[in-house]
Amino acid sequence: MFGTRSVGNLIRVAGACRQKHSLPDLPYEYSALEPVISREIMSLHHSKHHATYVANLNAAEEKLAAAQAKEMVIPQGFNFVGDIQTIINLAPALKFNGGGHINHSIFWQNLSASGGKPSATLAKAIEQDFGSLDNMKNQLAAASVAVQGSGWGWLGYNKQMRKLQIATCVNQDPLQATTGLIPLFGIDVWEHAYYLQYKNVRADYVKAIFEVANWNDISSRYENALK
Ligand code: MN3
Repeated sequence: MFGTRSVGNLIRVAGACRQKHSLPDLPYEYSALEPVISREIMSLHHSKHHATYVANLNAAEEKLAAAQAKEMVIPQGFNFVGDIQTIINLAPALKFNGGGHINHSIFWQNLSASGGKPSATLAKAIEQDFGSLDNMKNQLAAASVAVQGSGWGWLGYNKQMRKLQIATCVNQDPLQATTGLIPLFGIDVWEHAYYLQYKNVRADYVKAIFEVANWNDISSRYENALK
């Protein structure tokens, strides 16, 4: 029914219809987290930094779709579907920008001016796995402060071990894809997240961010992870 040419056309049509990623709206005003995180930081962080990850992810995915649609025959008798060299070369851009988009989409939801406290279920798990909420906060803060260069500190859920765990990721490596942990609460420790306000003192920023932790969001992520 379909010759090579019409299959190629179908792939091209599918590529043209591909949905693009878009920058999610912040669930609050840029100034909502003041004085912990200034309006200026939130505005730049969301409208410039996160927007750039989204734009670059879309650009990388477009190149990926084009490379996949290419018919390519490599000499010496090996046939590959698509331009596999280009596809492999796109992996770092997909990881970095895709990770940036995932991480920041979680991060905005993780924060709130009135985030309540951990649900009874999450509070019990924190007590079991860390001894107390303060111990968990101290361990997460210490791990986040210790990230060398740019990265993230995370409270995550290990579904196999049925335990909460602290982990860190470098650059924009996304927690679940790189460690298997389900992300519950992330702390962005890239300098763009705090430098305008906290200068070189990352520890003060990390300590303060717990004041705007959205425990309603973190608790519902935990309860979903248990399902
Ligand atoms: Mn960031």
